[in-house]
Amino acid sequence: MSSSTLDSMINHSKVDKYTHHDYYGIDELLTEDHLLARDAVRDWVKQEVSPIIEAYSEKAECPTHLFKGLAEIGAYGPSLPTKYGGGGMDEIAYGIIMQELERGDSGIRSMASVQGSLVMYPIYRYASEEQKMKYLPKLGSGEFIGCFGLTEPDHGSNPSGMVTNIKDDGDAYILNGAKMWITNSPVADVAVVWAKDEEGKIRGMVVEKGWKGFSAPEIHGKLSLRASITGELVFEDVRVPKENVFPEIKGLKGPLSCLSKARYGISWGAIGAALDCYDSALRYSQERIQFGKPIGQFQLTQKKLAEMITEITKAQLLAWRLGSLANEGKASPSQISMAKRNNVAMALDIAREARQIHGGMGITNEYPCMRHMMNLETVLTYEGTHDIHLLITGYDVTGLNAFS
Ligand code: TGC
Ligand code: FAD
Repeated sequence: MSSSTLDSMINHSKVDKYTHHDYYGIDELLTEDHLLARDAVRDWVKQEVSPIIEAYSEKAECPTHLFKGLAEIGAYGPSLPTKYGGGGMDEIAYGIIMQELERGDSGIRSMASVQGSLVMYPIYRYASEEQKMKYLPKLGSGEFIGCFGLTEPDHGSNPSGMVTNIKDDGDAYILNGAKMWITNSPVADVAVVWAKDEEGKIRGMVVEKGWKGFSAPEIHGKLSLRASITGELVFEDVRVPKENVFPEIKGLKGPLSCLSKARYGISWGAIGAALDCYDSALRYSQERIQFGKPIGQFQLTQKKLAEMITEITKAQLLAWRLGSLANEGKASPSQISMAKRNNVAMALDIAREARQIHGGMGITNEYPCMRHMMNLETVLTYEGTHDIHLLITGYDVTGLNAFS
């Protein structure tokens, strides 16, 4: 997109919004580094995302020019070591960066979640040293864009049923199959792909754009996450050099360990979307006059706002405690599931309530609530659906597995 077209899409009146809402003084639990990271990302979102996001969302176009900027603010792998392209910070810093990105838009947070947690993290954790040095610095700097292929057309919630497969062919494996609903795939330079080997074990590998037999067509018609680009991955006898296949990790725990990392980030990210809706609704309730008084003076509006800030505060405390556990290496997958499920559902409820407070104006793109609401329908579904996370908690507390 040319810079003049981009300039015409900028809504300058949106540059100065956002009030800081910290009802329980959670800032006091954060370090100077956390606050610096948060404020830097918040400012970047105000300048680069908020003024353009409604226009990109309306056109269902991904603002791909932001991939570089996200790298510059350290949004890719904030808690990965700097040697491997990450930010060298802790898990709370990672979470709070996701929160500020999703205050702008869930699709922008997705761009960063996929790159950092679903592409850089598996390469960092499972690839050979040579492969790490080949891919990670380029991914960390935004020179390469990555995507993560787990879901298939017939295997979403149950990835262990996947049919994408690799067969040994001397110095390479031959990859066949298809992946569906893959964030960033049409613009990705590399894809982390999960496929079954000849023993039926799930293996991970890095596949590069341009390899013969590999294509990534875009999926159109999304009414949610419209500023994020989504596609398929199609593999027809793709030759994957053996060094590109992760040597040790076998089984579903490979991709699920990456999902734990990304789901953790979403549990913080969703708070950002909720805060943006709450912020907008609070302002509107103080400015909009009906029956001779601000609508915020009506008890029913106050009930909505009071419940919103209560739920946001509970979600912030859950995320902060989960972050502390993650910093100690003690956050379990089921604790992460609880936070992802609770915080995304909380944000979706708040987006709906905030939309109501804006009355008819709430359905327009003058206000962010409807866009967040539509986005959050995806967030509720990807990285494990709302009900799958409930069943993970159910298994954890009963010891009885609903999936087997
Ligand atoms: P199950 O037998 O429970 O587990 C298989 C093995 O994995 C281990 N494990 C985990 N390891 C690390 N982290 C986790 N979170 C783990 N959860 C389980 C487990 O201990 C076991 O290990 P081992 O050594 O015994 O082999 O597997 P199952 O087949 O019964 O499935 C369980 C279930 C349903 C919970 C799982 O399949 C699941 O989570 N399904 C949801 C699928 C999902 O979340 N897909 C997401 C696709 S990626 C995406 O949506 C990206 S969106 C990106 C964006 O734009 O932001
Ligand atoms: P299904 O698994 O078919 O589920 C349909 C319904 O059945 C859901 O309500 C589900 O909760 C319910 N259900 C399924 N099993 C059970 C059960 N055992 N008990 C009770 N209810 C059940 N995937 C990737 O790999 N990489 C990506 O980058 C990626 N990005 C995405 C981006 C977008 C915009 C979207 C929409 C999805 C993305 N996904 C990605 C895929 C996403 O993870 C899946 O959509 C999700 O895991 C659900 O799978 P499904 O859509 O096949 O639904």
